[in-house]
Amino acid sequence: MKTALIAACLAGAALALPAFADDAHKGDMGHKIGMMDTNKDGMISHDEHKAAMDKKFAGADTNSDGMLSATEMSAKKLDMKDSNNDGSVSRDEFNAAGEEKFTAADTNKDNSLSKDEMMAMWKAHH
Ligand SMILES: [Ca+2]
Ligand SMILES: [Ca+2]
Ligand SMILES: [Ca+2]
Repeated sequence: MKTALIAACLAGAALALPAFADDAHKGDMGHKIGMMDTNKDGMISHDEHKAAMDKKFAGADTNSDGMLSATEMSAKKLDMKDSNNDGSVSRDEFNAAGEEKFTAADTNKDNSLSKDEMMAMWKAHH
């Protein structure tokens, strides 16, 4: 029986399987947009985006110290910019990166993200 061994290796191996993760991501995109779009108007507003980022941070910060360590980020496959290079990402750094992404993705500058804008952003980052 090698099953236990394989299962034990999976956590580490997951990072080595980008193609697999990519496919899972793509099918997930519509669902993700739906989750963020809390008022179901088909657009992600600035506030909805912020709320989603907040949730994402809280979900990734497993020891709830208000910082994302490299370990916590890799567990959630987050690729966040550690702007002061102290090895962890604070909520401020996280939010700033989120703001930057939102602004960059909002190509028509109406302060909300349409599905097309979200897809374009996703494609640009993957
Ligand atoms: Ca909305
Ligand atoms: Ca933490
Ligand atoms: Ca927009």
